[in-house]
Amino acid sequence: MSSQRDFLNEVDSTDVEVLKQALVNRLIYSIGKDPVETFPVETTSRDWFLALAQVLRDRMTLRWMETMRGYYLGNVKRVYYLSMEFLIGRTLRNSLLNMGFYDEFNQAVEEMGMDMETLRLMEEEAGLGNGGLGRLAACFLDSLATMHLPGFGYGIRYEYGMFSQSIEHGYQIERPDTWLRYGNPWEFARTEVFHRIQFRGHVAAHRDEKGQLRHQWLDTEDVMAMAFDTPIPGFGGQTVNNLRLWAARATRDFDLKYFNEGNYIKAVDVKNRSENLSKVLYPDDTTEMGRELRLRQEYFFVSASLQDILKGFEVGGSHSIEKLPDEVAIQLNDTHPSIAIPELMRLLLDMHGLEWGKAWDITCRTFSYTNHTLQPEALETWPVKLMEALVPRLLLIIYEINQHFLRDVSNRFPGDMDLVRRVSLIDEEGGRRVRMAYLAIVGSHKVNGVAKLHSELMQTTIFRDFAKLFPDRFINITNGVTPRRWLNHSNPALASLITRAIGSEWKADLSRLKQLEPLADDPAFLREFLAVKRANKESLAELVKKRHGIELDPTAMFDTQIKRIHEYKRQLLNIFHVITRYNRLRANPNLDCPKRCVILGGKAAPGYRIAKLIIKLINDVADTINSDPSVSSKLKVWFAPNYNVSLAMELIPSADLSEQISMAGTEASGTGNMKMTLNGALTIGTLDGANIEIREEVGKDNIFIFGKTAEQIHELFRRGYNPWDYYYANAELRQVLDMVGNGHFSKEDPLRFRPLFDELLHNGDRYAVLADYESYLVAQSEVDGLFRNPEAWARKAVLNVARSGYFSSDRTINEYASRIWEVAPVLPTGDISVLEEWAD
Ligand code: 26V
Repeated sequence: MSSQRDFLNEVDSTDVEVLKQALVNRLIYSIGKDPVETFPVETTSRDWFLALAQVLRDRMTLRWMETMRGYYLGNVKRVYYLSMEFLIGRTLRNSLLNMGFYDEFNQAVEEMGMDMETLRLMEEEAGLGNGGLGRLAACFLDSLATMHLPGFGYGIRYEYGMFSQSIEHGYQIERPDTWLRYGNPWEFARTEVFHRIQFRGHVAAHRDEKGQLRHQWLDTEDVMAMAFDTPIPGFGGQTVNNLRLWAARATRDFDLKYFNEGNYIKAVDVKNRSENLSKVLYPDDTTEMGRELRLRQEYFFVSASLQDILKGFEVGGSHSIEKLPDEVAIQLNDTHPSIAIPELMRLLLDMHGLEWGKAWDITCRTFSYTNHTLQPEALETWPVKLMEALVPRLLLIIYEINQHFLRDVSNRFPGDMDLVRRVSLIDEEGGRRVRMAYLAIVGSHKVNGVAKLHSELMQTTIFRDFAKLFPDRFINITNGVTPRRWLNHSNPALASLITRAIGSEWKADLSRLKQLEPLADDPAFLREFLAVKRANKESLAELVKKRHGIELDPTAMFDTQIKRIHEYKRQLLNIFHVITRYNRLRANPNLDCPKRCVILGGKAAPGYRIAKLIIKLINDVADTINSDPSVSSKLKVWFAPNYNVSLAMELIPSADLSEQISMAGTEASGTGNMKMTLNGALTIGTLDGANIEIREEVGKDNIFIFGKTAEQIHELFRRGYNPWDYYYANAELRQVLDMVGNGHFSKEDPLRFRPLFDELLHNGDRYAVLADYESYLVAQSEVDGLFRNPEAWARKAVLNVARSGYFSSDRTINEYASRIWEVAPVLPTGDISVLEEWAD
């Protein structure tokens, strides 16, 4: 049966002629379109994109199966990354580059008279995340596969991802993100992989034959979870891992119940409602809202994933459930999946019949938890009442975990009732609530923060008591970003300059960038580096002109702040600097300062009033400045609409200055800061999150640090911070605040920005914008000074690139693998003998 082997070779071939034939075949037989121009059924670029994606997916599929087979046969320890968000972005070019197929595919497309760039842009992006936490999960998937680690992502297949943002009259307007409209060519729908998820109902207890107390969760309203699998290729294309996302499907029970009653409409309605569960990503990463649908989403994907993991464990491996922690590690991406802890307990107790102590030991050794924020308002707590109604069996287990835990605490600290109250998993004040972060800590063997300062603050502030109770549990693992997407893919010009200088090994070993250091003193290299930056700015300018009709001057400094809009990230401080510059230029039109183009972008949570008003302020300030001829040759402001992964990939390579200006102690890590450093931008930033480590790596002379330290901020508020002191002490700041507060930028509605003025001056300026203003302006003039000398600027920028190797997510993932998961690489053997046997 050699024809089967030929078939395999054909589907795996990247011979250009074979690719062309495959493209045509896919267009005809999978998409159902005619490659010859016909009327009235037009063949569009999207059709060709879909065909292309399928041809590529075909060529990842065997490697993917080989990878899975290798893990299974090797019976290796594996890690499951549970995350409510995977902010992947577009896949086509990334996978082509990782697989090493780009040139062949590009040639095939061109020889067929098409343009790869046009096809590439037809792909909708997978925006299944809010921001940093979701994008980190996507970088981790890339690194796990590149490091040949047996790692699996588990999440939700939202039908609507992060909303699409448009700006109308300066205001943010949200529209649903219909990314699946034209289908998703990357996923495999596993119509046979289903798990049943229980909700509501009640719990019955009885004694089993041995007199053990047993629980049954009865009369539940169930939803089915159906799997969709997406192959995740690592760099080099050897290891291809799997991301499994769950979609909600109605059970057949509904059919029985209502169809038999003859109520067809009701039956379909109930069916639809149960499938709503996985419809939409929650777009608010600011405040925990305690919404029932959110808890249902969390439990739905957690229960499906754990059932799936246990099934995989029983099929492979040792079969003894006690061995679970030796073969499986599960990482909780923030508290969102932390209901996994009582859920695993439920499966072990109720389904496997284990006794409590055994089950608890297995659970703690299996889980670990990453915290991503110190903001108290973002910490999840669920009303006991809600849990009681929705997941009654889990609430009982949480109570029991709490009982055991608090008993241990009182044994260790007899009489410290206040400690017991503080660390209880149940917050008894003002309506009883379950504290999910505490549950995650108690049920994990490792808890990590995402940058040095963050991990330190975690242990001295929000989790202080727990750090004392479990000193060995808390560790730091600083975040990273994947150099494949964030340099090789998004910045081809810089990537190729680097490769010409030091070879291509940096792509899978970013520490190699160190070899660029000597070139920072090579004038010819600096000229080339500047030419690359200039070319990137020109292509951004062209794109912005085409899409928005806005002119950006590529000779200006591109001063870029892109991230979610949040008070703590202080986009206001940025805009206050812009207004100050505007005032200085108006007062002195001949002022000698380098031209700046200030670019901001980011989404505000739909319910976050102040953040939305900040967007409006940025746009109103931009209108005023951009239409004032006396300043417009020196200063330009642009708010980039709909900031997402694709736009980030366009903005980051062109940035000269990276704005990382959160109040010290508030940004857990930041990852945009790393991406911009890697792409040769200089950072202006506070000593917050990973900025601190960026400074350590690049050197203090190659970064612009300003503002109060976390400790000084703490002191400031402890002593009683009065923003009015700063208002009166600085005339320029006063002028800015008065202009904003009195309608200079909103003549038709002078009170529009009063809420911002009030937040700062009457509400205590929670994020110390006023206190850091002066120091920010000093740093900004240092930036101007350096920018006047392109060679000196380029030298520092090159040093930033050369010293950014630490911020690869490969390094991060290797730390998780060795310090938490204890998983090791599984090197692909390239052995396809199994398949050959089958073919023969
Ligand atoms: C919180 C919530 C609250 C409930 C509703 C939905 C929702 C969605 C997301 C979040 C988490 C926000 C936390 C977050 O994204 N943290 C960011 O994590 C990055 C990766 O570690 C880090 O670089 C950023 O500094 C940090 O803000």
